[in-house]
Amino acid sequence: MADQSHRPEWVPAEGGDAFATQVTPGVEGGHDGMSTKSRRTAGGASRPRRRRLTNDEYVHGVLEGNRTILARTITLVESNAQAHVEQGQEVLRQLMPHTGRSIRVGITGVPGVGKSTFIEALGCLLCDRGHRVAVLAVDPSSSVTRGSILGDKTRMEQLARRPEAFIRPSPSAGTLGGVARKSRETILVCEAAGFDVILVETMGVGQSEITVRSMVDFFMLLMLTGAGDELQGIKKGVIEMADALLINKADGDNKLRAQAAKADYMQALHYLASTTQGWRPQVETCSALTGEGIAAAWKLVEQFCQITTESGGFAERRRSQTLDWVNTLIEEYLRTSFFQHPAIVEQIPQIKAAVADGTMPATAAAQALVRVFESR
Ligand SMILES: Nc1nc2c(ncn2[C@@H]2O[C@H](COP(=O)(O)OP(=O)(O)OP(=O)(O)O)[C@@H](O)[C@H]2O)c(=O)[nH]1
Ligand SMILES: [Mg+2]
Repeated sequence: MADQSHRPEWVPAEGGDAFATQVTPGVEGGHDGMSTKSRRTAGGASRPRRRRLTNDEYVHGVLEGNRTILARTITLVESNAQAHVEQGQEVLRQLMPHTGRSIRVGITGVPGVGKSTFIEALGCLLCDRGHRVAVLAVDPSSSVTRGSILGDKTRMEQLARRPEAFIRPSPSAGTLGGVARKSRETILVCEAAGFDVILVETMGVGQSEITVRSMVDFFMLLMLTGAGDELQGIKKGVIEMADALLINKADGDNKLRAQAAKADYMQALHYLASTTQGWRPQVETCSALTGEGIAAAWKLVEQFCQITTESGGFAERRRSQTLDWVNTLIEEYLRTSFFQHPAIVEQIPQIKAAVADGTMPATAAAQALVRVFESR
């Protein structure tokens, strides 16, 4: 039977097992900077509205590393409400001079490969070495039912308790473009707050790796042994984007197989062009569970930074990523304003119908609509 203390108010006290409804007790948190105290007051009184902070309060709070304000600033820049977007952009503009001084690492791999466990192990190791680590997730599919939030809370338990670490679950589900904008800006806010390592987790099953690749310096692909790439659901394109392949779960019985897989992948990578100039993708084995190989994996990141910083590739990639991002934002803005334009909304059905029944060529249809858009 449901624990009475968590009986929702709509379930009668004597309802017994007839009411299957129950509320799972909340997780005492604090790792994301949110208050650990419940604000709910007896009798269901509405929670007090929080005073909106001024731009200065946001900016100084972030620069001082105030975790509550950091979390609130991220919430502000994640908001789609027009007033928030304006304030968020102004705050971000003031934070810009303090951003960029971090290494941004993307971590991908199929569900269950061990990304969260790996981040927990790597994150703790980096904190021990004096780094400050921010962990973000890009998971547009859903942040409610799948991995991210659950993973953060249950599998990054130790990292979540470290004062040097900050874990931010994926923004609530939305379009990949929307989630990506939020994640990029969250990276900047975290950098301004002094985090010098940004780990971005994403699921290796779709378009999101390409998006994450476009916002990180180093891209890691976690893999498993014992199954072909196709079985792992990894597309060749994802392997080609990686700066390092890490064969995880190289422990116990699996260790030898992992080493054999490493040799195979090294061979295979030989025939692939590398994505980063001056850097050949590397293959290592590791165990996120035992911690073996995690330091070696980080060593690859450090070597990469050193080589590409010396060659100028590091700064060059960041520059081109930012410029690409501007283009992406413009495209998104234009697409949205086009399809939401009242005249387009009104005319598109008949023009599309004409194309569908073969009375109007597609190019003429597109041109006609663009003319409508431009003339209003
Ligand atoms: N033996 C072994 N098990 C591991 C290792 N790393 C992770 N696991 C286990 O694999 C399972 C999945 O790990 P997660 O870290 O949640 O995997 P994930 O890739 O984050 O999964 P999603 O967030 O659902 O995509 C857990 O039960 C882990 O304990 C490892 O190195 N060795
Ligand atoms: Mg996970």
